[in-house]
Amino acid sequence: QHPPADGWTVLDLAPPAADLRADARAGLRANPKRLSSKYFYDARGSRLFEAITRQPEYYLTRVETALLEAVAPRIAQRVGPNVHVVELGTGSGIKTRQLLDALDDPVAYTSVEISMAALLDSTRAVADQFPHLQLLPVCADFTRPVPLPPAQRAARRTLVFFPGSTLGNFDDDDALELLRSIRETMGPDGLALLGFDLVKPVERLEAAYNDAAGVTAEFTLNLLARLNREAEGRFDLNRFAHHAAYSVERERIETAIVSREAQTVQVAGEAIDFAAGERIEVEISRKYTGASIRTIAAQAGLAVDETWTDDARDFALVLLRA
Ligand code: AVJ
Repeated sequence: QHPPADGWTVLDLAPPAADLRADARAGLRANPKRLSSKYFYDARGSRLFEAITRQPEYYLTRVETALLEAVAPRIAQRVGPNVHVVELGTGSGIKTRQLLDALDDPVAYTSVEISMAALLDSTRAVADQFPHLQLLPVCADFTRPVPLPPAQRAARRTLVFFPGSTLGNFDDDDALELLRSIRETMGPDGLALLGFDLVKPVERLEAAYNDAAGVTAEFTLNLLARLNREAEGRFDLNRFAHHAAYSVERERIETAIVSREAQTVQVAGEAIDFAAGERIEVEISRKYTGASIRTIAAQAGLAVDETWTDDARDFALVLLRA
């Protein structure tokens, strides 16, 4: 056993509030209007996302968590001892603790998370369960290069952990760029464990993004509530609606905020006009096949080392190597 790790402190590289204002101004002036899904995850948005994962229609988290529980020993065997785990978009950290628990004596855990509240909560939970593990929490937007704090104990290799099918929230170009930066982070002998939601019948996909309790709608519209809080927005949330539909052709859920009527809204010092029915594109959630996973991995210079899926083939955990 190693002595207890020293206390941890957060490396705060959170994007300045000015970024949200500038992105909102540019995105709402564009045609079509758009806002990045990364802005969903303030403290309230992260809590709403956790509530989504408990909705009966949102199978992704339940399936991935059960799959990870089942295959964690095999992952641990393939990965080997004394790795430095680097996670992107940690959220609640439940899957993190499942993985760390299965690994053979990991040396350090770097958690990159954009919501400071979520980062503090998940890091406390990891610290409680793994008192000897060196913790390197970083509050940052993982779509930009993140300088990684070095581990005190030498690691045999780096394992990047990117679950949740979060890669699917990026369009093809951005996903490729992100995978290339993951490859950099992995280093020559590194590995990456990614979660991918798989293509399935449209009814189930659309239900997952339109839960009956309306939690996903609240999550989506929180983006406007956040602009009201942080970017001098004057949005009336009753005058906008959540809309999520699956494009069979593009193999992705496309989520928009739709203006219920013609209106002009002040935000970040601008007056933004909306036509009745006009959309703000806010999120895509790409769905994958074995072939599309192999293709995007190959484009990023990565190879599929091993793939695990649940019996219903709803979701895949994929180990990638350089
Ligand atoms: C962040 C990828 C886990 O796209 O499924 C859930 C976010 N958005 N419901 C997804 C989300 C609406 C989610 N992930």
